[in-house]
Amino acid sequence: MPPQPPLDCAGKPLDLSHPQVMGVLNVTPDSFSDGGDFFSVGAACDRALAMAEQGAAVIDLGGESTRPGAAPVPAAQEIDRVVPVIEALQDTLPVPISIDTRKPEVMRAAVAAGAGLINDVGALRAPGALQAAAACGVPVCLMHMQGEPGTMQADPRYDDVVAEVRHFLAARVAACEAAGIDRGRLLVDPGFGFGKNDDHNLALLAGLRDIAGLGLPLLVGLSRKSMIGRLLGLEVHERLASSLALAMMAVERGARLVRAHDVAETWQALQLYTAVVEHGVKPA
Ligand code: 7PJ
Repeated sequence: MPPQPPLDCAGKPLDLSHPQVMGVLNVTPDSFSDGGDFFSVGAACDRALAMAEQGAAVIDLGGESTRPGAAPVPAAQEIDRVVPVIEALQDTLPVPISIDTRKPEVMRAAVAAGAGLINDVGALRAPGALQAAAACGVPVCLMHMQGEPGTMQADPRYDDVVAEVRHFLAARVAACEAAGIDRGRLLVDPGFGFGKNDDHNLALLAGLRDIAGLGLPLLVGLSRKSMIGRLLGLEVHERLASSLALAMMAVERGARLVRAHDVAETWQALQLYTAVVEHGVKPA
């Protein structure tokens, strides 16, 4: 990817000239890997500040679980979960907050409260989402998902998963541009595990360079995902080493933002990657 200026996330910069960590903060009672641990405003804020301290360049705040089979949450309830956390962190958190939502009402409320990035696993396909994101004026991550969270893992099918995901993302970028969202504030994400079986996920990781070829900053979420559990027979809390390995393979193939639960460890891995890359470009 050509060098580019930092993204402006509602006044807080996000520098993606080298790979960075997006720390996961779920304020849901049913999130699969940290279910319930941080479901109070005070605890959520402490966790966000700790992740920033550990090197997270952005905190991804989610009030609706998108894990396979999760029940939908009404917009008002999602807003009640995320807005108090955003307001409480507004002045103290040194890095931007990303709002992980598919709902236009939640996007507007979260950005009004201070969120600096929209992370939409539905790539702004919900009615009104394109318009809401355009009005919010913050950067947006467009993620690929086949189907809906409730049923997406039932029998996902592709002829060529890499080509189809790339084509989908390019079409969503075009839809954003038509809605007045500048290309310069878009990120893309292949959506590991969202309507994909293990073969699809592996093909996507192997072919990630093709997705990076879209020329937009690439976000990946592989941390603790169930693919690791199936491939290696590991429980959620045993997936740190394997998550780091997948993160490194993704950055080697062009990923610039790594969504992760284990921020300190992921940051260490990415720091080493950057050190090696920068060493390589120094004059001998
Ligand atoms: C992702 C996400 C991802 C983006 C989740 C989990 C499931 N947002 N939200 N990419 N995954 N952009 O953490 O396993 O992969 S929720």
